[in-house]
Amino acid sequence: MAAAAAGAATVLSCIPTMSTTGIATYSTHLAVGLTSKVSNKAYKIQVTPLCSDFGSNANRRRSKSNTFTVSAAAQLLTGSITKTEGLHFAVVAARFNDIVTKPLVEGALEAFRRHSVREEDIDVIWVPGSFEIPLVAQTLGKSGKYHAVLCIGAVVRGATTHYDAVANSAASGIVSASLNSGIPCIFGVLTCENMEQALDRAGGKVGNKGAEAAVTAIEMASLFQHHIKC
Ligand code: INI
Repeated sequence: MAAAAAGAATVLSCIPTMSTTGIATYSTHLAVGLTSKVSNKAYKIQVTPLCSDFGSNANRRRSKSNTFTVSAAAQLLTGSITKTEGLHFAVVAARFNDIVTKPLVEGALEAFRRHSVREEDIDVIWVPGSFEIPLVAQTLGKSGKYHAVLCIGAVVRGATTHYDAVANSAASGIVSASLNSGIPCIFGVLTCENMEQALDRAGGKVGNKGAEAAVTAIEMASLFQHHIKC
Protein backbone atom coordinates (compact mmCIF):
# COMPACT_ATOMS: atom_id res chain seq x y z
CA MET A 1 0.00 0.00 0.00
CA ALA A 2 2.74 2.42 0.97
CA ALA A 3 4.41 1.82 -2.35
CA ALA A 4 1.16 2.41 -4.24
CA ALA A 5 0.50 5.60 -2.30
CA ALA A 6 3.90 6.83 -3.39
CA GLY A 7 2.89 6.17 -6.97
CA ALA A 8 5.17 3.19 -7.49
CA ALA A 9 4.55 1.17 -10.60
CA THR A 10 4.34 -2.60 -10.73
CA VAL A 11 5.41 -4.61 -13.72
CA LEU A 12 2.63 -7.14 -14.19
CA SER A 13 4.07 -8.94 -17.13
CA CYS A 14 6.84 -8.76 -19.64
CA ILE A 15 6.18 -9.93 -23.15
CA PRO A 16 9.21 -10.34 -25.40
CA THR A 17 8.83 -9.14 -28.96
CA MET A 18 11.42 -9.12 -31.73
CA SER A 19 12.31 -5.86 -33.40
CA THR A 20 13.14 -5.78 -37.12
CA THR A 21 16.82 -5.75 -36.26
CA GLY A 22 16.40 -9.04 -34.44
CA ILE A 23 16.95 -7.43 -31.05
CA ALA A 24 14.53 -8.50 -28.37
CA THR A 25 12.52 -5.67 -26.89
CA TYR A 26 10.24 -5.76 -23.89
CA SER A 27 6.64 -4.76 -23.96
CA THR A 28 5.40 -4.22 -20.43
CA HIS A 29 2.00 -3.87 -18.83
CA LEU A 30 2.04 -1.50 -15.93
CA ALA A 31 -0.38 -1.06 -13.08
CA VAL A 32 0.22 2.40 -11.75
CA GLY A 33 -1.00 3.99 -8.53
CA LEU A 34 -4.08 1.80 -8.18
CA THR A 35 -5.10 3.19 -4.82
CA SER A 36 -3.88 6.74 -4.96
CA LYS A 37 -3.57 9.80 -7.08
CA VAL A 38 -0.46 9.38 -9.14
CA SER A 39 2.09 12.13 -9.29
CA ASN A 40 3.67 12.90 -12.61
CA LYS A 41 7.03 11.39 -11.72
CA ALA A 42 9.14 8.87 -13.52
CA TYR A 43 10.11 5.54 -11.96
CA LYS A 44 12.89 3.11 -12.69
CA ILE A 45 11.49 -0.29 -13.55
CA GLN A 46 13.54 -3.44 -13.27
CA VAL A 47 12.34 -5.83 -15.95
CA THR A 48 12.66 -9.53 -15.27
CA PRO A 49 12.09 -11.56 -18.41
CA LEU A 50 9.47 -14.25 -17.82
CA CYS A 51 10.24 -16.18 -20.93
CA SER A 52 12.84 -18.96 -21.20
CA ASP A 53 13.97 -17.56 -24.58
CA PHE A 54 15.81 -14.91 -22.63
CA GLY A 55 18.51 -17.29 -21.47
CA SER A 56 20.63 -16.64 -24.57
CA ASN A 57 24.12 -15.13 -24.33
CA ALA A 58 22.98 -12.00 -26.11
CA ASN A 59 20.23 -11.50 -23.58
CA ARG A 60 22.51 -12.23 -20.65
CA ARG A 61 24.83 -9.47 -21.95
CA ARG A 62 21.86 -7.13 -22.24
CA SER A 63 20.49 -8.06 -18.83
CA LYS A 64 22.74 -5.51 -17.11
CA SER A 65 20.93 -2.71 -18.87
CA ASN A 66 17.35 -3.85 -18.64
CA THR A 67 16.31 -1.04 -16.35
CA PHE A 68 14.32 1.69 -18.00
CA THR A 69 12.27 4.70 -17.05
CA VAL A 70 8.50 4.89 -17.26
CA SER A 71 6.18 7.80 -16.62
CA ALA A 72 3.76 7.13 -13.78
CA ALA A 73 1.12 9.46 -15.19
CA ALA A 74 -0.81 6.65 -16.85
CA GLN A 75 -4.16 5.56 -15.43
CA LEU A 76 -5.18 1.95 -15.34
CA LEU A 77 -8.77 1.53 -16.49
CA THR A 78 -10.25 -1.90 -16.15
CA GLY A 79 -13.68 -3.45 -15.77
CA SER A 80 -14.67 -4.82 -12.39
CA ILE A 81 -16.29 -8.22 -11.95
CA THR A 82 -17.50 -7.33 -8.47
CA LYS A 83 -19.34 -4.05 -9.18
CA THR A 84 -22.30 -5.60 -11.01
CA GLU A 85 -25.14 -3.56 -9.53
CA GLY A 86 -27.40 -2.07 -12.19
CA LEU A 87 -25.89 -4.07 -15.06
CA HIS A 88 -28.28 -5.76 -17.50
CA PHE A 89 -27.37 -8.67 -19.74
CA ALA A 90 -28.89 -10.53 -22.66
CA VAL A 91 -27.90 -14.12 -23.42
CA VAL A 92 -28.49 -15.16 -27.03
CA ALA A 93 -28.26 -18.95 -27.26
CA ALA A 94 -28.42 -21.32 -30.22
CA ARG A 95 -30.69 -24.38 -29.93
CA PHE A 96 -28.58 -26.35 -32.44
CA ASN A 97 -26.49 -28.87 -30.46
CA ASP A 98 -28.48 -28.00 -27.36
CA ILE A 99 -26.96 -30.96 -25.53
CA VAL A 100 -23.98 -28.57 -25.39
CA THR A 101 -25.60 -25.14 -25.39
CA LYS A 102 -28.02 -25.85 -22.52
CA PRO A 103 -25.21 -26.55 -20.02
CA LEU A 104 -23.29 -23.56 -21.42
CA VAL A 105 -26.28 -21.31 -20.68
CA GLU A 106 -26.68 -22.89 -17.23
CA GLY A 107 -22.99 -22.24 -16.54
CA ALA A 108 -23.39 -18.64 -17.65
CA LEU A 109 -26.45 -18.07 -15.44
CA GLU A 110 -24.65 -19.64 -12.49
CA ALA A 111 -21.65 -17.36 -13.06
CA PHE A 112 -23.93 -14.30 -13.22
CA ARG A 113 -25.52 -15.41 -9.92
CA ARG A 114 -22.11 -15.89 -8.31
CA HIS A 115 -21.21 -12.33 -9.32
CA SER A 116 -24.43 -10.95 -7.83
CA VAL A 117 -26.18 -10.15 -11.10
CA ARG A 118 -29.90 -10.31 -10.36
CA GLU A 119 -31.94 -12.85 -12.35
CA GLU A 120 -34.43 -10.16 -13.38
CA ASP A 121 -31.54 -8.29 -15.02
CA ILE A 122 -30.84 -11.17 -17.42
CA ASP A 123 -32.89 -12.05 -20.51
CA VAL A 124 -32.24 -15.34 -22.33
CA ILE A 125 -33.20 -15.47 -26.00
CA TRP A 126 -33.04 -18.77 -27.91
CA VAL A 127 -32.44 -18.84 -31.68
CA PRO A 128 -32.32 -21.83 -34.09
CA GLY A 129 -28.55 -22.00 -34.68
CA SER A 130 -25.30 -20.08 -34.25
CA PHE A 131 -25.76 -18.54 -37.69
CA GLU A 132 -28.80 -16.67 -36.34
CA ILE A 133 -27.02 -15.23 -33.30
CA PRO A 134 -25.40 -12.08 -34.77
CA LEU A 135 -28.54 -10.30 -35.99
CA VAL A 136 -30.31 -10.87 -32.69
CA ALA A 137 -27.21 -9.81 -30.73
CA GLN A 138 -26.89 -6.61 -32.75
CA THR A 139 -30.58 -5.76 -32.41
CA LEU A 140 -30.49 -6.31 -28.65
CA GLY A 141 -27.26 -4.33 -28.41
CA LYS A 142 -28.86 -1.40 -30.18
CA SER A 143 -32.00 -1.59 -28.03
CA GLY A 144 -30.27 0.29 -25.22
CA LYS A 145 -31.58 -2.24 -22.68
CA TYR A 146 -28.37 -4.16 -22.07
CA HIS A 147 -24.81 -3.46 -20.97
CA ALA A 148 -23.51 -6.60 -22.71
CA VAL A 149 -24.84 -9.40 -24.88
CA LEU A 150 -23.50 -12.89 -24.27
CA CYS A 151 -23.65 -15.14 -27.33
CA ILE A 152 -23.73 -18.90 -26.76
CA GLY A 153 -23.49 -21.58 -29.43
CA ALA A 154 -21.79 -24.84 -30.31
CA VAL A 155 -20.48 -25.41 -33.81
CA VAL A 156 -19.20 -28.94 -34.21
CA ARG A 157 -17.32 -29.99 -37.32
CA GLY A 158 -19.23 -32.46 -39.45
CA ALA A 159 -18.57 -34.14 -42.76
CA THR A 160 -19.48 -31.05 -44.80
CA THR A 161 -18.12 -27.53 -45.10
CA HIS A 162 -21.24 -26.20 -43.38
CA TYR A 163 -19.20 -26.06 -40.17
CA ASP A 164 -16.78 -23.46 -41.59
CA ALA A 165 -19.57 -21.30 -42.94
CA VAL A 166 -21.48 -21.33 -39.65
CA ALA A 167 -18.40 -20.89 -37.44
CA ASN A 168 -16.97 -18.02 -39.51
CA SER A 169 -20.32 -16.29 -39.85
CA ALA A 170 -20.96 -16.52 -36.12
CA ALA A 171 -17.52 -15.18 -35.24
CA SER A 172 -17.45 -12.28 -37.69
CA GLY A 173 -21.14 -11.56 -37.17
CA ILE A 174 -20.70 -11.25 -33.41
CA VAL A 175 -17.76 -8.88 -33.87
CA SER A 176 -19.90 -6.80 -36.24
CA ALA A 177 -22.76 -6.84 -33.74
CA SER A 178 -20.42 -5.36 -31.12
CA LEU A 179 -19.02 -2.72 -33.43
CA ASN A 180 -22.38 -1.74 -34.92
CA SER A 181 -24.19 -1.53 -31.60
CA GLY A 182 -21.38 -0.16 -29.44
CA ILE A 183 -22.28 -2.79 -26.84
CA PRO A 184 -19.90 -5.63 -25.95
CA CYS A 185 -21.13 -8.83 -27.62
CA ILE A 186 -19.20 -11.71 -26.11
CA PHE A 187 -18.15 -14.74 -28.14
CA GLY A 188 -19.30 -17.76 -26.16
CA VAL A 189 -19.60 -19.95 -29.24
CA LEU A 190 -17.66 -23.20 -29.09
CA THR A 191 -16.03 -24.27 -32.36
CA CYS A 192 -14.98 -27.90 -31.94
CA GLU A 193 -13.72 -30.81 -33.98
CA ASN A 194 -16.14 -33.26 -32.38
CA MET A 195 -18.88 -33.59 -29.79
CA GLU A 196 -16.50 -34.88 -27.12
CA GLN A 197 -14.45 -31.68 -27.29
CA ALA A 198 -17.65 -29.64 -27.08
CA LEU A 199 -19.00 -31.50 -24.04
CA ASP A 200 -15.61 -31.21 -22.32
CA ARG A 201 -16.06 -27.43 -22.51
CA ALA A 202 -19.69 -27.39 -21.44
CA GLY A 203 -19.21 -28.44 -17.85
CA GLY A 204 -16.90 -31.39 -18.57
CA LYS A 205 -13.19 -31.81 -17.90
CA VAL A 206 -12.17 -28.48 -19.49
CA GLY A 207 -14.67 -26.49 -17.45
CA ASN A 208 -17.65 -24.45 -18.59
CA LYS A 209 -16.93 -21.89 -21.30
CA GLY A 210 -20.40 -20.40 -20.82
CA ALA A 211 -19.43 -19.43 -17.28
CA GLU A 212 -16.13 -17.96 -18.48
CA ALA A 213 -17.89 -15.97 -21.17
CA ALA A 214 -20.37 -14.61 -18.60
CA VAL A 215 -17.49 -13.27 -16.50
CA THR A 216 -16.05 -11.66 -19.64
CA ALA A 217 -19.45 -10.08 -20.26
CA ILE A 218 -19.50 -8.66 -16.72
CA GLU A 219 -16.00 -7.23 -17.04
CA MET A 220 -16.72 -5.61 -20.40
CA ALA A 221 -20.09 -4.26 -19.25
CA SER A 222 -18.42 -2.75 -16.19
CA LEU A 223 -15.55 -1.31 -18.25
CA PHE A 224 -18.00 0.54 -20.49
CA GLN A 225 -20.33 1.53 -17.65
CA HIS A 226 -17.62 3.00 -15.47
CA HIS A 227 -14.87 4.13 -17.85
CA ILE A 228 -15.65 4.13 -21.57
CA LYS A 229 -19.07 5.70 -21.82
CA CYS A 230 -19.18 8.41 -24.50
N1 INI B 1 -25.57 -24.43 -36.08
C1 INI B 1 -24.89 -24.51 -34.93
O1 INI B 1 -25.13 -23.74 -34.01
N2 INI B 1 -23.89 -25.43 -34.81
C2 INI B 1 -23.56 -26.29 -35.81
O2 INI B 1 -22.64 -27.12 -35.62
C3 INI B 1 -24.28 -26.21 -37.02
N3 INI B 1 -23.96 -27.11 -38.11
O3 INI B 1 -22.89 -27.76 -38.08
O4 INI B 1 -24.69 -27.23 -39.08
C4 INI B 1 -25.32 -25.27 -37.13
N4 INI B 1 -26.03 -25.17 -38.26
C5 INI B 1 -27.28 -24.44 -38.33
C6 INI B 1 -27.06 -22.97 -38.62
O5 INI B 1 -26.58 -22.30 -37.49
C7 INI B 1 -28.38 -22.29 -39.04
O6 INI B 1 -29.31 -22.40 -38.01
C8 INI B 1 -28.96 -22.86 -40.33
O7 INI B 1 -28.00 -22.90 -41.37
C9 INI B 1 -30.16 -21.99 -40.81
O8 INI B 1 -29.73 -20.65 -41.06
